[in-house]
Amino acid sequence: MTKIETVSIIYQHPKILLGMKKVRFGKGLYNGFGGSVEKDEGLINCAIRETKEEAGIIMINPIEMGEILFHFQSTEPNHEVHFFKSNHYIGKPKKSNEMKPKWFNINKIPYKQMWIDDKYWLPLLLENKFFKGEFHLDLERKIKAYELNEVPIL
Ligand code: 8DG
Repeated sequence: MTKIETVSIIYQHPKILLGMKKVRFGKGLYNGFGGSVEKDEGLINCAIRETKEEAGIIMINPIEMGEILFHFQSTEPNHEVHFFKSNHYIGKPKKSNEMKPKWFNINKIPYKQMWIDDKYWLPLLLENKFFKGEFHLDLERKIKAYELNEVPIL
């Protein structure tokens, strides 16, 4: 089984908006806003809905920049994650039950408090590069093997 998910990063140069995840999968880590795609919902609608639910803002024109398939050595299903970027939104970021939003300068991205793979693909997203990849993570969520490539367009 594979879960289809989105992650959205708001990027207003030189800052990005991340959220500290307060619950469940990825708890205690900063991430973009996102979650599982619901039945009869497209990827973009999922990205917009999850960002509204988790950060209280409506993204304008999110662009899909990358797609990565994650394998976990546990009962957790594979995650096919679609990464979106947007530089405009409506509203004011506010905390939710799941996430506490915080702005970071792109020179001070808190990679040590993020998923281990984020330091590989996030710089590409910030440089407007499209990417596709696959990561195998072990039980401690360390990288066992990976492949990540820039692609001309997704
Ligand atoms: P749900 O299944 O009840 O909807 O929610 P959940 O328990 O909070 O978990 P989830 O939806 O599976 O949320 C996982 C989120 O984390 C989702 O937005 C996809 C994202 N994600 C991964 N792997 C990685 C990763 O390696 N890096 C980053 N930045 N995000 C990841 O699943």
